[in-house]
Amino acid sequence: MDAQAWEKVDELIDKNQTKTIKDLFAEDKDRAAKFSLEAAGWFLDYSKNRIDEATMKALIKLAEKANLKEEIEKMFTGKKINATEGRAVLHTALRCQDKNVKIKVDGKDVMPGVRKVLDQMAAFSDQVRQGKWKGFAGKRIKNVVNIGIGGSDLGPVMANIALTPYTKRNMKFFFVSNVDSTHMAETLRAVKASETLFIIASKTFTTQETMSNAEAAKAWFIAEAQKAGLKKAAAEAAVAKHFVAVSTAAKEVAAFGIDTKNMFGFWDWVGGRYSLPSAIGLSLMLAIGRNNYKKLLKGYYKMDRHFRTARFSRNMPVILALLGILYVNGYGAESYCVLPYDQYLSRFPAYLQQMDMESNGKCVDKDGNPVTYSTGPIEWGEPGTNGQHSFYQLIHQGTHLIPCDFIGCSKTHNPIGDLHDKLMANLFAQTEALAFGKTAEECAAEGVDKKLIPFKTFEGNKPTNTLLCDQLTPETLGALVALYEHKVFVQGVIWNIYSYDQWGVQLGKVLAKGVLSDLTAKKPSGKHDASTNQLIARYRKAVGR
Ligand code: G6Q
Repeated sequence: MDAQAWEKVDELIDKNQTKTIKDLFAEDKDRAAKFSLEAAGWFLDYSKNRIDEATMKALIKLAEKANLKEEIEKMFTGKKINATEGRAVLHTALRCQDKNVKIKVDGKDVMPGVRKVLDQMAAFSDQVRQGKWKGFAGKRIKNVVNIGIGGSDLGPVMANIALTPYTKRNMKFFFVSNVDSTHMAETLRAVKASETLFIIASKTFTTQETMSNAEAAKAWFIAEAQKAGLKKAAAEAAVAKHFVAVSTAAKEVAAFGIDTKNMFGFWDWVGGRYSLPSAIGLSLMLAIGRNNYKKLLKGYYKMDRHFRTARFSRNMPVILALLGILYVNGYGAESYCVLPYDQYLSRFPAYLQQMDMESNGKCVDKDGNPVTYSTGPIEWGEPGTNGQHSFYQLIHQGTHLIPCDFIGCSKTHNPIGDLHDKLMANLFAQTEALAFGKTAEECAAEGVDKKLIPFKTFEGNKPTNTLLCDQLTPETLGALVALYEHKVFVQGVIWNIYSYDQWGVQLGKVLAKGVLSDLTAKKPSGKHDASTNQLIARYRKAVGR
């Protein structure tokens, strides 16, 4: 992070220390309009932040000093900005709607391949949705089970829930990720083999959890097909009708027994947590159909265009990123909360957790030196209004500063009486309460018992952003995801860290292999630390080994 540019931001924080958000509103009657903007179907009101024009200018300088404009171009044009893995970062190519554009990686235009896979997905999903794709018993597919984890799970799950109103209601969608047999067992209990399609979603096709679950599903399927009267060989051959793969690894897919005709490819320049608009979205396309999927991609593209072309002072992802940096580095905020006031966005915070924390949870800069400032914050959240009856207490009156993003949709897909007005009233009221609080004087004027005044006072001055769209649609969902993707990108650029690798998840995976062999071996090696050896011994005893 550019030290000089940051110093200027810091100076302004010091200078404005005595001013609250309430003071800032009192000073400037145009504040709400000034600190609001629209892009790709979303309206952002960021006026309830600890900012004035000078602070925003200083923050923008920080972005300029980080050569943000050039970095954005590098990403969109396929430069290998994921340097520790030697890869381009081109999730934006997956949703590019410009038919004339060429995006080259190692001298080869990636766009024809992107379009080809999209066509393959669309043809397949048409067949399944129209009941033309038949299982071994000649029955149409009613259940789709996506087996994948991390980036091959969180996006499809989130979007499947978010776009429920657009899904084919006579089909059921399941997502198995955990290598916990309960996850698989409970899913298999709910489906019939003859009507079920399994999507094995794994970029590498080597992930322990996914491959173990895929093998378990295959074994169950073959056994079920035999119970239904098929001979063993026929049951095994039927796998081809009930299993498809989303992967970059053709050899491994074929070895599993899946016909590579039914493999939907993607590329090493698509990061797992950015892969929803790739073939990883196959389960989503099966649910919402090719046209709605296309609208989702359009929404992404609208936000991509906005991000690439709007000046920083009117650029939604840039503004969200800069505000995040203000609180992390200027106010020591360790987390931020995402609060969607839309039940369909119930898994959006979990999805963002991976996108943000796996990308920017880094302590080493691009030169390999330890950073001297904080980087990616902890992201968390729950749908409103549920959170109001639990952790909002801490946000309003606790000792931690927790900036919040409130997300709402003006129109509901499910109008029932005045429920939606109430939902939205709660959203707006929360941002009002957090920003403006309630003084001791106000409590006294209301006749609050003197002794209770300290407990009933709200400090206020808690920063929030409010994001509003007309309605949650494939298009607005795509734009929302792209908004946060680019926010994370901008922050990574300013913090000078690599946002597209994830070495931090490797160590545990490797150690798990050694532990597994000690759990199952005739005699454990005893080569771990005393605590781990003890845990292994206790487990072995409990399971009779
Ligand atoms: C995401 C990560 C990670 C990945 C999973 C699944 O950015 O790389 O969450 O998506 O580990 O990997 P596979 O798709 O290769 O099974």
